[in-house]
Amino acid sequence: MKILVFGGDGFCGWPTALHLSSQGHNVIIVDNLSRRTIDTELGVQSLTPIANIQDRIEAWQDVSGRSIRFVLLDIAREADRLNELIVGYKPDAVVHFAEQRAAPYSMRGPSEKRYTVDNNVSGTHNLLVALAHHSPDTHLVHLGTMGVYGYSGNGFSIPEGYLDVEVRDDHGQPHSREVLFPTKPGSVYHLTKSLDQLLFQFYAQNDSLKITDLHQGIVWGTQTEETKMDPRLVNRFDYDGEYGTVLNRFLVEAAVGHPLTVHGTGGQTRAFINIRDTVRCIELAINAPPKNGEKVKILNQIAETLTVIDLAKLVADRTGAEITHVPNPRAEAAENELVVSNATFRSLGLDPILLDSDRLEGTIALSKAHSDRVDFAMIPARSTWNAEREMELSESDREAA
Ligand code: NAD
Ligand code: USQ
Repeated sequence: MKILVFGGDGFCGWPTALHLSSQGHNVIIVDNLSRRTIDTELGVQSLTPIANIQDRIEAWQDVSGRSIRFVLLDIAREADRLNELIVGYKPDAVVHFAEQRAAPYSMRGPSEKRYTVDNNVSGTHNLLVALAHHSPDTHLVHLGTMGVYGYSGNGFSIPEGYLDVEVRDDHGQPHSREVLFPTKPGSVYHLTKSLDQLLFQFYAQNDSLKITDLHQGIVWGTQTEETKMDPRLVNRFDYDGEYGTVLNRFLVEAAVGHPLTVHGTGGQTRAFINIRDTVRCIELAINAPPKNGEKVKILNQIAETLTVIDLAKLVADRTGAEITHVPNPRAEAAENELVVSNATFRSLGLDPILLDSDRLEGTIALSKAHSDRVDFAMIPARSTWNAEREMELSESDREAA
């Protein structure tokens, strides 16, 4: 297949591009390298020394004999060039990772909030317009997030995207409807994924586009079969307070002797998936497109759910790290139950990697190997969700001083 991977220089996009290429697909990576620019802006670097995109692609050619093309393009701002690319290449599938993906960064301040909405919503819309006008048979696979649901089914398992509801009319007669699961985003970033859902619903209905939206949980791990093949292929690994996600942060914290930073009680339950399963899921999704005219296919891309404190205990048991409870910079439920259906991926053949302490070994080893690159000042999560959280964090800083 001819596949465009938007955001193919990023944490999920790079290993996915390599995996799809290794499966014999013809892959073009499209990225504006904004993630690398944000690292520079924040004064932080990936834990792993990632090669520049040209060296990455050259390394892949060397080890696999396969070529990947790279196109430097901003999908939010260069709609005409995006159209030209779609017209010229006529992809069978496009995978859309190209968004600002960190919740804390999206809550950092007014300009980051505006940037996240402008970048993510415009990028997704530009892509949909390009497909609707120039390539309506292309299958769009988008990375959404569990966060659109708001992390609680209130007693029931979160279904895959849709909810069957019954509404009574003025005469008391029941009417059945299938609706998008009500969104309850917990950050400006998660809000953009909720807005994306509506864009997809409209373009599937109006232009019969074939769209799959993957509501993915928190990704952990770093390396995949392909990224391990050469040091120049190593994947990105974020550990800082803005972009680092919880389990990968805990593993780095353990490696450098920093206490594991549990926000609040750690009673937050979240869904997790290993990066190796991310790339596998994308492949499975590409191979099972909806038909033109069908509703958006929504799949929950997760392996399991755990509380943050259980994750911390898992890492502490394996490494001997201390656990510390820090004031939570986020406005989020202190505790929640979360049960999620991943029935479709299981039916497509996914047998997901589950977390146990042995599974952490590879990422712990990688964290230790690069521990000299860790900047301790970048570890604390500083972006607060609102004035109340800001006050709590400032008070706690004053007490600590
Ligand atoms: P990432 O930031 O590492 O990668 C995103 C890539 O997209 C970057 O290389 C960036 O330069 C590029 N990009 C951003 N805006 C662009 C634009 N306007 N034009 C072209 N390129 C642009 O993020 P990631 O962790 O790889 O996440 C990829 C996708 O998966 C995101 O949409 C994210 O919301 C979703 N996701 C990630 C996780 C996770 O834990 N990492 C979990 C669930 C969902
Ligand atoms: N947390 C801690 N300590 C830390 C970091 C985080 O306790 O040091 C807590 C947070 O308060 C939150 C939970 O861990 O309760 C998850 O935080 P996270 O940073 O790992 O994940 P999140 O901000 O939700 O975002 C990540 C990705 C995002 C993706 C999302 C999937 O950055 O792109 O969409 O996971 S999900 O969470 O399922 O919506």
